[in-house]
Amino acid sequence: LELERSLRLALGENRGLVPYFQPIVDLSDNIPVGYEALIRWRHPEHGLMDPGEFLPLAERSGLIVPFGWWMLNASCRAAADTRLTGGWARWVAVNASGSQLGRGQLVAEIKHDLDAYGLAASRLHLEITESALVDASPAAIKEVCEVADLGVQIALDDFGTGYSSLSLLRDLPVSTVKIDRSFVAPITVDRSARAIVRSVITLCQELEITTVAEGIETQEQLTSLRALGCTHGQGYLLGRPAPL
Ligand code: G
Ligand code: G
Ligand code: MN
Ligand code: NA
Repeated sequence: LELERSLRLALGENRGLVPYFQPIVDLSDNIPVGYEALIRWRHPEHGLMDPGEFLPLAERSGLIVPFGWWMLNASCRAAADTRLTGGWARWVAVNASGSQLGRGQLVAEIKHDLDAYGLAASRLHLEITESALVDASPAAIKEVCEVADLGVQIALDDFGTGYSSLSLLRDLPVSTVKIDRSFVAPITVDRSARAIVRSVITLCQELEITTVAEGIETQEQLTSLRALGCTHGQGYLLGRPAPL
């Protein structure tokens, strides 16, 4: 309860919540093409907290919704900031919780934030987990399609975990698939993980969907992913999440 109260305060006063950014690189030259925005919370007593420590609480209490809009706004502001982009038209990928979809707010929030910072829609990507989309209502799916129509790219996050459904790739305007790090971590030692990643990459190539491998930590993983034809990557080897 104490934690929920301070989370509410952090949100209300726009203090304590900090967006971090992790580069997503083109694997042909390791140059960042975009950044994933990842929330951190500077708690007055507990110090810097990872989302794993407070997002479940935010989900349960419903705070995840206002919190998600706050993060969307902060991320659009950062996408327009040359400290992050170096003046290049790099994009920012924002995670959306399933709770933010289907409430009739998503399209208006995005339009408002793009407008506020004079940002082209192509500079924003929205990451949604497979599980959130599998569970989504028709209204939620419609909103995601409207967002894609604006020119915002939709990324399917944590791909391969949870309740995967290939029909999502067929029916939704997905531009990017993010291959979960549970497949990337063992890629050099586990033949099945490797076969799955190879198949996902081939499938995405056929569908003209970009693949991002998550959680790349070693040079061997990077070499292996390049050989499999993965075009983009993210992970501690390539760059850690950091504040603006
Ligand atoms: O940042 P970390 O490195 O610890 O993130 C842990 C989890 O929290 C990931 O699954 C990530 O997608 C999620 N996460 C991070 N920032 C946000 C956010 O702003 N909104 C939502 N909904 N999830 C986030
Ligand atoms: O679920 P989502 O993919 O949005 O979350 C990304 C999460 O992965 C964040 O918690 C981020 O801090 C974490 N992350 C990013 N790169 C690495 C990595 O190379 N190794 C590990 N273990 N975690 C990573
Ligand atoms: Mn993500
Ligand atoms: Na992910």
